[in-house]
Amino acid sequence: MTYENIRLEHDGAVATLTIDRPKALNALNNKTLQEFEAAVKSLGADTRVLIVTGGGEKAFVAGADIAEMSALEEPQAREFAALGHRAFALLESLSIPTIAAVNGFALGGGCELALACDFIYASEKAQLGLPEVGLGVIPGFGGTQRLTRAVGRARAKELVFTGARIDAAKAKEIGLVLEVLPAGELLAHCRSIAAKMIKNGPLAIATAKRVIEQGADKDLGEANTLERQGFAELFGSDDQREGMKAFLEKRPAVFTGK
Ligand code: DAK
Repeated sequence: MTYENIRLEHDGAVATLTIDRPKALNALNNKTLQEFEAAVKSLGADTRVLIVTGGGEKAFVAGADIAEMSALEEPQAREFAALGHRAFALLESLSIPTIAAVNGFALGGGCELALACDFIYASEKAQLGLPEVGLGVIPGFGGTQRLTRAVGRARAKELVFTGARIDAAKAKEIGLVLEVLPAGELLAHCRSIAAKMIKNGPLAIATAKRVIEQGADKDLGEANTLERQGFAELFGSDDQREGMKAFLEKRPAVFTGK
């Protein structure tokens, strides 16, 4: 499928989805969100890690498209909101690891897109923030909730109430991004992390992701029950048998995800 505002590239088991509308700093308009949703839906079982990044030199994603949003009537605004929620929920529902490679501005909906990934690596040029209150609205793609879970209530309130942009170093300091890389090394770093992941059992990673996500809002007892169940469920899978057999035979495992 050909897209206008995004690029989806496959390199073996690693897919890279680039939001690619640099003339508008990759702002998310209706078409871009539709293409994003279609691209995520198109990922097959052979894709084991998804990297999300921005095209051009300046931006990851500078937010929802303000020019397009400003002209929306209420019914279209509802459709736009529903599309955005669907697209972000789809991304979050993926059982594979998702990595945001934040290569520049990640503002508003762009910061929310990064937050909807499993984790964020940023280039030294990155700037992140949720400036929506300056536009008279609040983050609408899950930013208030995901940022709070990522950095705690006080930091999230500080960022949301001020609408301030923070640089990559500050974002790392508060735990919003995991690592800061020179711009030219960001994607290579993400790919090297992805390469480590795809050596491991896909079913085990999917189960680990599920229990981490589902357990995050539960008390420790309930959360550990989820882990116990997930652990037990993996026994009997081809991956579990192969992983342990390979260890005993002192050879690399060949996982099939079954
Ligand atoms: N939308 C549309 N166009 C944008 C844009 C955006 N968010 N950000 C930048 N652009 C465009 C600029 O208008 C400019 O276009 P031309 O004038 O060249 O035609 C081009 O990209 C280059 O931008 P600048 O000339 O401004 O570049 P600078 O380097 O000077 O500044 C900047 C870069 C990122 C600081 C600045 O562009 C900026 O402040 N951009 C806006 C950032 C922002 O406020 N983002 C948050 C948007 S609000 C919802 C869910 C979610 C949302 C909404 C609803 N529902 C569920 C209903 C989310 C809302 C948002 O994300």
